[in-house]
Amino acid sequence: MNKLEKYGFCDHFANQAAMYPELNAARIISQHRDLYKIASEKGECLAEVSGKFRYEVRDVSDFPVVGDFVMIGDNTGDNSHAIIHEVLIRKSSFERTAAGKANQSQVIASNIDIIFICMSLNNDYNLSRLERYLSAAWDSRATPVVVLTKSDLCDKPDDVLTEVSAVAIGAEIIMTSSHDQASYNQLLNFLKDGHTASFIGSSGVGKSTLINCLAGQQLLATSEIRQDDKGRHTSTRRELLVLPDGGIVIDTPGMREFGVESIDLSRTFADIDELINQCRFNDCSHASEPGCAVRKAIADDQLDERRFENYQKLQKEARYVGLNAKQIEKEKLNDMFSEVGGMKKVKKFIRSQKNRKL
Ligand SMILES: Nc1nc2c(ncn2[C@@H]2O[C@H](COP(=O)(O)OP(=O)(O)OP(=O)(O)O)[C@@H](O)[C@H]2O)c(=O)[nH]1
Ligand SMILES: [Mg+2]
Ligand SMILES: [Zn+2]
Repeated sequence: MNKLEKYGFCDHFANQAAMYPELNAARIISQHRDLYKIASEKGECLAEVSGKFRYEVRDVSDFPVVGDFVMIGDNTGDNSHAIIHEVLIRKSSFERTAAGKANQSQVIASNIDIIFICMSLNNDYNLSRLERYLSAAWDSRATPVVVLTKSDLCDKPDDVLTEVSAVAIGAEIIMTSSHDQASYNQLLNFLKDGHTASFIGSSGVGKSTLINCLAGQQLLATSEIRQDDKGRHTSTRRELLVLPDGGIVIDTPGMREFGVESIDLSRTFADIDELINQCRFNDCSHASEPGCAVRKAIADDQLDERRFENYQKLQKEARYVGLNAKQIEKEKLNDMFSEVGGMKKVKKFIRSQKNRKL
C-alpha cells in the first residue's frame, strides 16, 4: 500500500487523476481559511488553490474541503505552498446550509464511507435533531451509524435504545462510554484500511474523545469536564487522521445549528412514506381528511406525533432551499393560502377591495 492509498486513494480517484498526467494527487487533511494542509506521496505540506481555480469557481461548495482529493502542481507558489489546480469528483459529501445563507450549501466533509452521528445520552439527547442528521447523512451517499455516547450518565439505557431504534431506521446503533473501553471497540468494525469515517454531532458529546480512544493516543484535544459550558467548542477545525491500525477518521467541531439543504427523507422516514401511500386520497394533507392512514397511526399510537411533525418541518425546510428570502416568503404565503387558491387569488382579492374603496 503506498502512502496515498493509506489516505483512501482508490480506483475512483486514480482513474480521474490519470487525466492530469502533469499533476500529482493529494488529500486535504485540514483547512485554515484559504490555506490547506494536504497529504501526498511526498508527505504533508501546505497548499492553496490556483488563481485560475479561484477565478473560475462557481459555487462555494466547489472549493476543496477536508476529505477531498485534489491535483497539485510540481511547482510551488509564493511561500512555497503547493498549488491546487483541480478537485476530483466527490464520492460522497455531507452538507448543511451555510449559516445565514439559505441557498448555499456548505460541505462539511467529503469522500466519506461512514458517518458516525454522535449524540450524548445526557443534555444533548434529542430525537428530532437525530432525524435531521440522519436525513442529511443518507443524502450524502455515506452510511450513517448512530453513536450514543456517555451511556454512563444515563439511568435507563435500554429505554433509550428502544426510542432511538424507532427513529434510526436502517442505521446501526452503538452505545459507548468512555469508562468502558470495550464499548469503543464496536466502532472498530466499521473502520477499515482506506475507508473514511467522519464524526459529527453537537459540541461536547465526545467525538474527539472517541477518536483518541480508537487511536490509542491523545491525537486531539478534548475539553476538560465542564459539561455545563455550552458556549465553548473544543475542536475548532475539521481534521483528517489516519489511525495507527488503519482506517481514516475526520473529526469535526460541534455544530450549533444544522440547517439542511438537500436531504433524503425517504430513508429516514420510510415508515411515514409507507403510511402516506395508504391514505385514501392521493393529495391527503394528513390534517382531517377521512381515510388518512397517518392520523390513524398517530391515534393508534403506532406513530409518534413528534416524529410526523418533524418530518413535515424538514420537508418544508428542504423545499425552500435554493430560494432567496423574498421567494421563501412568497412560498410560505402560498402555502398559507393554498386552501383558498394560493397567493394569486389573495392578491386579486386585495386589489379588488382597494378598487372598491376608490
Ligand atoms: N461521562 C462521560 N464523559 C465523556 C464521555 N465521552 C466524552 N466525555 C467527556 O465529554 C467532554 C467533551 O468531550 P470532547 O471529546 O471534547 O467532545 P467533542 O464532541 O469533541 O466536542 P467539540 O470538539 O467541542 O465538538 C470531555 O470532558 C470528555 O471527557 C463518556 O462516555 N462519558
Ligand atoms: Mg472535538
Ligand atoms: Zn393522510
